[in-house]
Amino acid sequence: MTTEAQLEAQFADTIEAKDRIEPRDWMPEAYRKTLIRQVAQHAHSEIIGMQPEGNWITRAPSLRRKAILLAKVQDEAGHGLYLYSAAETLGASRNELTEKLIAGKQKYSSIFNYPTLSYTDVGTIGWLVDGAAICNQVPLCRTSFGPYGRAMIRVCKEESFHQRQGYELLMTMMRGTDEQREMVQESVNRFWWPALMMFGPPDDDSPNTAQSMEWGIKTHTNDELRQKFVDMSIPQAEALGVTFPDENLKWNEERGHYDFSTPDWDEFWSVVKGNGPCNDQRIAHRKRAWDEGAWVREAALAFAEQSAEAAAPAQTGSAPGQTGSSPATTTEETAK
Ligand code: FAQ
Repeated sequence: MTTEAQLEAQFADTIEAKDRIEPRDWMPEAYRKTLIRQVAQHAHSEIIGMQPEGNWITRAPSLRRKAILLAKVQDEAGHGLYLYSAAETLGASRNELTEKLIAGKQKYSSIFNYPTLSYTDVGTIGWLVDGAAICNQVPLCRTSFGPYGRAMIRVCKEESFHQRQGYELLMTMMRGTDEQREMVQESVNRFWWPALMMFGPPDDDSPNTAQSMEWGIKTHTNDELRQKFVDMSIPQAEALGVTFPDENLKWNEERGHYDFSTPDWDEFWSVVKGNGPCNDQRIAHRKRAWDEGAWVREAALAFAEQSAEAAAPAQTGSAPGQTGSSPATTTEETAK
């Protein structure tokens, strides 16, 4: 019989070898809990993150831009669903997690509590918010929990397409009128600091980083990824012809990185605690959608139960050598 100590040793060896932990493997309860917390927050962010841009679908300036935006917002829904599925393999159902989100017991990314005041924000979110998300999520493709890492591979491919569409939108506006260029700069000014805050609190104020790095859930610290994002965004801003609202941004030869000012961490914690400009609105909207969707969930469950009942006698009733009715036939007959 395998003892608890042997299971712990196996788990430690898997982490050490940078192999994956899979849902049926033994894992420490604290590892499971940390993963559920992070994956749930990530899933909630994707779903709540549909709201700021969804706000502009009916007001997109052309059919082409509307089709692009619709597809992007639908992709975010898909990301949320892969992530809820990953959380489900850890024993946390989507219903349970959504109810915790609505009750304020789980978090989602601070960035989605800021409003989208003009259509330009769709471009800025694509460029900076999806850009920050990719920076954070590419390393998560190698996270230690298998289903989370595998979900991230597809998510990252789609996010990089989102980032390019945002940049292309802004580039198009920068080639337009003075007023359009001003709109881009104004939008970038509003989103720069909240985008930097997406990476989480500074390392010396991040209670989860050390343990998550030890377990291979995180492979980089919050500050490392924030610096990477600053370094990659500056040449992109120069090519676009915009500036970031930070007079201390400058190349530091010695460090081999750009220096930048400290974000306003009081603002960050205030937003995380529920006091951002749109927190109430975002949760109220999510609650409304969840309540209004109850009948769909009930209907899907009733259909699944009915199909299972109809399929059961067909399987047991088949004589040897007979294949019985196919699930598709059974379902069709049940539906009639
Ligand atoms: N907002 O100890 P740490 C996207 C919380 S997806 C709110 O450093 P950790 C796609 C943190 O949970 C964006 N809360 O925590 C898209 C913890 O609270 P807790 C989401 C935050 O987990 C684009 C406490 O502060 N991405 O944008 C934030 O080690 C466009 C202490 O923090 C992910 O979720 C924050 N920004 O590191 C969609 C990526 N930061 O739970 C639509 C996966 C921290 O102890 C449109 N997550 N907190 O009560 C991660 O990589 C990590 O969880 C971090 C935080 C880095 C976010």
